Amino acid sequence: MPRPEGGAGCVSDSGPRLAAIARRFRLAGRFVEARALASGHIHDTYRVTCDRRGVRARYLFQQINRRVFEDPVAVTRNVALVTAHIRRRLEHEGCADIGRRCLRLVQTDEGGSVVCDDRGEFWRAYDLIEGARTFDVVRSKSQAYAAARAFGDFLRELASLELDRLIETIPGFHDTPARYAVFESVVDADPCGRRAEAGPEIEFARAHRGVSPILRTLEQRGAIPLRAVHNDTKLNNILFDAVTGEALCVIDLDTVMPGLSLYDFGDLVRTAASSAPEDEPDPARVELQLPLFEALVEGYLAGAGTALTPTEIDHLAFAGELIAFETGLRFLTDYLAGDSYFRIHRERHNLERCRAQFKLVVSMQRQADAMREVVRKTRPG
Ligand code: GN1
Ligand code: MG
Repeated sequence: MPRPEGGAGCVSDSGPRLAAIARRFRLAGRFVEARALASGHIHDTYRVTCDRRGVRARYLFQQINRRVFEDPVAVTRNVALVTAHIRRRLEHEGCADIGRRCLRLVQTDEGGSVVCDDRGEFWRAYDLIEGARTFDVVRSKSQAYAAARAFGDFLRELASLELDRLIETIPGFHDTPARYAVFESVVDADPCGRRAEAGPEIEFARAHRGVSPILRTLEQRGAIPLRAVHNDTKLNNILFDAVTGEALCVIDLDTVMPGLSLYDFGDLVRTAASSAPEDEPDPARVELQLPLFEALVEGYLAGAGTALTPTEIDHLAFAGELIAFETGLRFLTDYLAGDSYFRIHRERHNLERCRAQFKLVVSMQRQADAMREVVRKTRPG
């Protein structure tokens, strides 16, 4: 995902490779350098600098992870559709700095948005949004509010996009019961002999599996609507202005697909109302922070406005628990499977991520009444 200004980066040894790929995009100048950025768990991301007679322009290049996204062209088609839609809405609203408010895919020489290199890997490029940064842990209530407002606005903006134009690039992305079934099959197979070490986490997942079908069942019964949603609303998928702290732009649009608003709100709670980063190694430090949760409810309702139905609002307090459980389960499954999905930076990283998520589940279950009370007093009407 685009993570401008995230970490220093290092000049990439794949410079010549990136230079060759860069030549196939319509960039403002000639290639100068590429720096690898350590961002996101999925794609390989580079910051590319170009120059034309002393004027520099910077871009984010991404090699799309083919193990995760089997159809990179469809993924990028969704991104192009969503960014064009948001751009039109911003133009209509008279927005003055659209370039910082919405991602822009760079066109390829052939007029598309993706190129395939000589290794069969797919690449795309975005204009880099300058003077912006991301946060892994929330700094303040006002920042939590701003993030939730931005994702609420995003939901409202996309309400006018026809849902059937979006391709479901990862079927069942938030199908928690299906993810639970995969988890059990990996426990059975235990391909890396890690089952014994993860015993307490496996027990936790089994004891809490009742959480899995709750939103899915409501969706199947038609009690909550399918919408165009982001599906990966981590706090660090918002760009904030590096000086003013204002929320500028929603990024990482790869998983924009039909889904539930509650998946988006839940992922936001998981990441922006937690006292610790997603991979905090000490679960004792991980707690749901009620004042931050309150800011998220206020911000999301302010952004999404009347788009949400009463039943969706009824489940805002539960959504975080579901997504923390699902995400913990996915980390645990990947740990047992040999860390083949989420990029890891240390041994047992996925197991630590899982523990932190499961601790959040416990913390939210303990505070469930208080969370429901926050929603009750904030909801409109
Ligand atoms: C992945 O790419 P990134 O880091 O934004 C994952 C999300 C998880 C998240 C956990 C396509 O997101 O679903 O919630 O890691 N993206 C995909 O941090 O699986
Ligand atoms: Mg992502």
